[in-house]
Amino acid sequence: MNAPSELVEAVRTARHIVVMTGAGISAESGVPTFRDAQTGLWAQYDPEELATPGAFRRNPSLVWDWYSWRRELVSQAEPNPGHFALAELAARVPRLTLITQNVDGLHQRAGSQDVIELHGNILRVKCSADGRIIASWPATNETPPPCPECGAPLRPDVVWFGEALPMLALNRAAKAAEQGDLFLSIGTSALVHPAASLAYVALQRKAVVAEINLDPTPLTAVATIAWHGRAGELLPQLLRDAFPGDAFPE
Ligand code: BV8
Repeated sequence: MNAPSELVEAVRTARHIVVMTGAGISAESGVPTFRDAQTGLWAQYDPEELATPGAFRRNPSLVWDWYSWRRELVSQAEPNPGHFALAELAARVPRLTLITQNVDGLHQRAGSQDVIELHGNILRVKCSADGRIIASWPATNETPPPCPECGAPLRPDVVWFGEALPMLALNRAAKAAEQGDLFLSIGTSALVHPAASLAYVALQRKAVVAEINLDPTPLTAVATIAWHGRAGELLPQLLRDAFPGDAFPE
């Protein structure tokens, strides 16, 4: 199925494409989205309950184990054609800003440069007392391990619900949303703020806003273009339609 012609035209003529991705673009890499039912041991927990400072305060070991399980999952995962298509797109347009809500680092592994990570990265660990990134710590059975510098519990370097987003990343993302003439919202339920508000910033500026997502979301009704399906299929199709004759690595 070809890409909507209006979207192909917008990609071809855009000066600055802003891309916002969510968990849906990593679903085909085997990384469960936030709204997927969690599997196994974690099925009984609601991610929005676990991804909070309160949960970590109340049960640091449970939260640390959940992130260790997810970190292992992410480390086994590979970028999928959707991630690669975005890296290819960046090489074919004047300017592309890639913003992600994902914490899995798969865009970087697919070759995307300068990825703006609004919610941090699960592969990074920091001291829960002063936020310093800790690259390694002495082996221990303690979960969470104590910070080797001050003894406070270590935690994943991700943004929990109720926590502020990293200021630099958010400012860069907001600036891009104010400048881009094409905004692609990909694989996100468009429910988590303030990340979800960026598409509306683009809409207010009369940029073309296209949603590429498996299911409808609150953005669908107001987006310029809504193209529903799997990002791993739609994004390579978009590139083939926008840049016919280019050979893309499969
Ligand atoms: C904050 C890291 C304030 C952790 C995450 C109104 C305005 C502002 C804030 C709020 C508000 N109301 C409530 C809030 C607070 C809250 C919020 O937005 N809550 C929501 C639930 C209403 N926001 C916050 O708490 C934020 N902080 O506001 O701080 C503040 C300010 C100053 C000082 C102190 C405090 C922090 C939010 C960040 C939370 N952390 N992740 C971790 O990963 O463990 S969010 C987490 O959930 C993900 O990172 C992701 O962002 C989000 C889930 O969203 P999606 O990525 O969209 O994933 P989801 O599963 O929802 O959807 C997947 C989509 O993909 C689906 O639509 C599906 O159809 C589609 N799909 C599936 N398969 C495919 C596909 N699409 C294409 N192809 C496929 N194959």
